[in-house]
Amino acid sequence: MNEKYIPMWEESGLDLEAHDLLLKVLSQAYQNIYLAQDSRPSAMEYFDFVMSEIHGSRIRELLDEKQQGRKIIGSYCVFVPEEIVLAANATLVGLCSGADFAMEEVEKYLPRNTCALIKSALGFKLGRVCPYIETADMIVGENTCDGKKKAYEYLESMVDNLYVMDLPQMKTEKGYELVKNEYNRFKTAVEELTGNEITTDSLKQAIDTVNAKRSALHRLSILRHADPAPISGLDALLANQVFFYDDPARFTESVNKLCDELEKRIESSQGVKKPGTPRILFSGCPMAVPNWKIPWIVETSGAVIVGEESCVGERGVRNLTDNSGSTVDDLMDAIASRYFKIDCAIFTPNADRKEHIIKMAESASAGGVIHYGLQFCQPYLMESVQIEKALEEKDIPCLRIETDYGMEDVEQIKTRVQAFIEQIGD
Ligand code: BJ8
Repeated sequence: MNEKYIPMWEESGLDLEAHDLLLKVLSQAYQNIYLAQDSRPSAMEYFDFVMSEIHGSRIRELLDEKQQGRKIIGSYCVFVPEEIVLAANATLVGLCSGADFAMEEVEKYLPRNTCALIKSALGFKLGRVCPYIETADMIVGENTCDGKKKAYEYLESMVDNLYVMDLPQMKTEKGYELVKNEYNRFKTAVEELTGNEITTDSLKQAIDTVNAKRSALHRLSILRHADPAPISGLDALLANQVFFYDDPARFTESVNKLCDELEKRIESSQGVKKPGTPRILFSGCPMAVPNWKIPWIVETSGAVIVGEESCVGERGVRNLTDNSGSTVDDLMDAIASRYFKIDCAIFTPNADRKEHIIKMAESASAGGVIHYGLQFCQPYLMESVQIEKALEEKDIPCLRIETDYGMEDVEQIKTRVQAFIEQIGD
């Protein structure tokens, strides 16, 4: 435990003992998974630093912002528009968690067969180990899957600042109207929280800031199309995870710096693995820090991951927001249109997602797709069958993996992954 942050964590209301345990697990996993990799780009040092300080200097920055009157808003879903938050001079941070914590407590509220992501989100609150949730002035939940919807009913009794956003299930005109109305309602709530009115200029500027973040990740995605892959899937995933925590401008600059280095690597045919290494596209549920289990299994089994069709990945950043409007209303419309395109499996039907996966696999020259579904995640698990079928029709092999955050099934998954890699490598 970094001694200098103890008073800050104590003041934030963390359970120091439990938090210390979490940091130890996180740091050990990082050593074993990230720092054990070969041929990492040197620009990844920045992301290593962010991870080492994820509960330290970043929290200090957020607390400094709060002291200067800036509000912090936490979210569990990529449907919460960062543009609106930034335009009101507030900061958005991701709250999803990728590790089991305080499970005994969690299961007093949620059934055992709830997905690990939801259990973890509640566990981090009940265990008092997440400085982000404790720092947030507003926590935004959203009506997406049933599990999340119902879990927010419990979260509401644990925090005094939960705001729930309603979202549609279908991509119809009515669905679009709901998103638009809900984003306007959210805008008013954020303006009230911050005391700052959102103007055309502030919204335009916020759109540009978030678009720049997304564009930097688009650049990274395209560079991963090269063979040999200039960066591991694990490192690219890390950049996508840091997207949800870091200062936006600093994040954009760091990803662009990484991309400059990757361009040079590609020019000199330098890769993280040999040319011709089996290439895999990852698709499915979001992977929050420190959920690196499956990518780690894949990349230590002789393959390289060349894209993530995930909310922590392409699905979260695919589209930019049009900044050409000249009024707040125009820009709010542009925001609603941009987010309404997100192809989350909570929508029915959700045909766009199949097309996106096929397009991503083809453009990254992936030999196969690994579909990752968290146990008890009905939307993604149910959709995985259709996806496998759509991929088969295009002669793209697909391996469906259903797992949780535990490590008990690592060997079993490794055996399946190795057989899959052999199949696509032939
Ligand atoms: S836009 S994917 S971030 S809802 S894994 S909690 S779906 S049972 S996370 Fe998500 Fe927003 Fe959609 Fe993206 Fe439910 Fe499934 Fe659990 Fe999930």
